[in-house]
Amino acid sequence: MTLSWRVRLSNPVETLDDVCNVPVGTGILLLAVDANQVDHNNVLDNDSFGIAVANFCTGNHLPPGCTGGAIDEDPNDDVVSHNKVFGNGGNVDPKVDPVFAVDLAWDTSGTGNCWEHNKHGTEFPSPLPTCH
Ligand SMILES: [Ca+2]
Repeated sequence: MTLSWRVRLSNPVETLDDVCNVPVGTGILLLAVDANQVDHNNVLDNDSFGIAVANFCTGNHLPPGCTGGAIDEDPNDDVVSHNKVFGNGGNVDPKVDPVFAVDLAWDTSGTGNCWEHNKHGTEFPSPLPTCH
């Protein structure tokens, strides 16, 4: 199954939940999650980024260790593979560091995260770690 992700609406959420913090133009965000696989998606033309893997605190613009150990803040052992990811990052949300305004983004946190067999335009950092 192929899913297409295009998030073009501004975030209309006005309550103080975690969705409020999601940047406008987010494709797929793996925030602090472990052992997830994101594959066979079309992630196209999102304003801020395509698929991002990030630490909970970094992703929420908070200092390292922001949860005081309440959760594992790092993303670990996530696999991003066989996706088509193009045209993302052209109008980045001011909440997002411009270096992450790419198709495939990683803040370099966590261990065991890898990327392979994606068709994409831009990435940060480059090259991203492969799975083998
Ligand atoms: Ca985690």
